[in-house]
Amino acid sequence: MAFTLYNAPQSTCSQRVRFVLNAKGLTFNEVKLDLLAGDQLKPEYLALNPNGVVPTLDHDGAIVIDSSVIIEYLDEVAPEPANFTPREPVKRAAMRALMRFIDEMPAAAVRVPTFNLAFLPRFAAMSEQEFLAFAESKPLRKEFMLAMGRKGFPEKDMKAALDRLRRTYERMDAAIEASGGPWLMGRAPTLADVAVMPALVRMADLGQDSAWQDLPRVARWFGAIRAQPAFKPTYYPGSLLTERFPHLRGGA
Ligand SMILES: N[C@@H](CCC(=O)N[C@@H](CS)C(=O)NCC(=O)O)C(=O)O
Repeated sequence: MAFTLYNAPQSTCSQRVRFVLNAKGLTFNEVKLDLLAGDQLKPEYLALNPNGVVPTLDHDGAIVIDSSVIIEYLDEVAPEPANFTPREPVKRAAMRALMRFIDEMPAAAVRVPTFNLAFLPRFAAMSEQEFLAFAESKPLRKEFMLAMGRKGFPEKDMKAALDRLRRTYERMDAAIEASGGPWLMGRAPTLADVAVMPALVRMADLGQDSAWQDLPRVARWFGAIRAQPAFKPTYYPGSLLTERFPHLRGGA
């Protein structure tokens, strides 16, 4: 099986896929896109992924898009040696419900602090016309970019995003308690754990990990996912925003 992953080092959605590929010991050819330069909007990439976002997986010529779909796909085509999907249909359904929640809540919310704290200087340096043209060219994120503008999301949007993230940590805490832990669904990590991982890593990187320190189950979960052998190769140098954006160092 030959895998090519079109992705970006710092992209949270890409990190999910890299984690699963690494956990399964699958070798893959990595194509790195520069998202701030707009590589994801070039015609040759849009032909693979019409949403103009990363990641995209090429598996022996078959194209699979969307990180949640890709990690489910990988668990189906390469179920061994590591598997992240429970066997019983009712548990699979529960895992997928968690994944939907994660895509709708933390995966979306984390973009607000990410853009405001890390990417804004790049957009602020553009002329209004350049910025509008960049926003207009995004198939999936045009409205998001226009809502942010070159000045960033207003305080109320930041607060709402942080609140949605806090509700995620609380949901995780409840899931770990109900399942007996240490993972969201019990004794083994599932794709739901992988799906939520990059949001917490991102918030820790932005200096916001105090937001779950009163939830010891979540703090233990965070330690456990970071201790997984697949974690280090997934977060290779350049994967954290603090490594790429010097202005973030010393706390956000
Ligand atoms: N639902 C998609 C979302 C993908 C997505 O938002 N990717 C971001 C990086 S994490 C991206 O490529 N952004 C580029 C842009 O906004 O132009 C997935 O999970 O694959």
